[in-house]
Amino acid sequence: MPLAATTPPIVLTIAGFDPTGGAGILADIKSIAANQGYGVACITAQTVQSTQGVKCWEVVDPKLLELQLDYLLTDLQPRAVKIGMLAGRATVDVIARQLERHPIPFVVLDPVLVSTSGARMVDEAGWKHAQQRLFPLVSVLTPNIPEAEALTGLQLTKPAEMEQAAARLRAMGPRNVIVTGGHLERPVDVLYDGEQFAALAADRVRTPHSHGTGCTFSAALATNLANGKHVHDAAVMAKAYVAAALKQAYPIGAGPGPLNHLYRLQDAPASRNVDPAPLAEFTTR
Ligand code: PXL
Repeated sequence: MPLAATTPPIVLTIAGFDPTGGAGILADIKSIAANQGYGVACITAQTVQSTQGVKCWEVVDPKLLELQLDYLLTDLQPRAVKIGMLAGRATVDVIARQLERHPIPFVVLDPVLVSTSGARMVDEAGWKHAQQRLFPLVSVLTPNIPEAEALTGLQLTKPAEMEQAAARLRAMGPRNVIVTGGHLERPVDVLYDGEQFAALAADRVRTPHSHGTGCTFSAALATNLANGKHVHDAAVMAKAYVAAALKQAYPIGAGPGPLNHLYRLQDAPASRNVDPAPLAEFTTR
């Protein structure tokens, strides 16, 4: 069915479930909504975690994931997909097969390897398989510095080295690579599209509440691509969104809190808020 003119583009997230909402599917859905997409989600794994870290996780049965992806993608057509936690080899196979069966114009892969608290989010076999099976389907790969180091064996301390890593990663199949520099003192991201390198600079936001920054960035990027932005502009806008959400992040537990994904709702002028007067009709007496 054609979408109504007012329907935002559909953006699919295929990722793990983090019950704190800082990372994974919940963060993605908020990031997609905040950047004017309609988010739909298929879960790869259930994690047991609080703000204090990931305790353990279990993969969602890949057969169930395949049924869900096939059923959903037979019904509706996302403009973009963001892929996060991959769990293992069978899950990678399912995702690749479904993306071949139901092609989606923009595929963003955030190579989530290890959580900040140190838990592995994909096993070795799954990760090797992702490089062979998924990388060739990817429009934009978004590793952070530790992930790009793990994938290339390079040590990355400055933009020139990040460019080298981006070029090596692009040679593995993705059409574009963004090595995100949040771990640097000056958080420069490096984008490589196969022709040019671009350095996307920003000031460091100092906050302990940065859980899920990578998920949030990749979901915002996918949404901006779905909304017709070129990869460079999509990345700049996603970076600005993450910086603003970091500036307004808040503690919700004892550990690192989530970004404030929905700060734009709080920024909304009062005129956009619901007028409380007509609501009186619905209150019970
Ligand atoms: O930020 C990496 C990440 C991705 N996806 C899920 C996670 C985490 C980190 O904890 O839980 C589901």
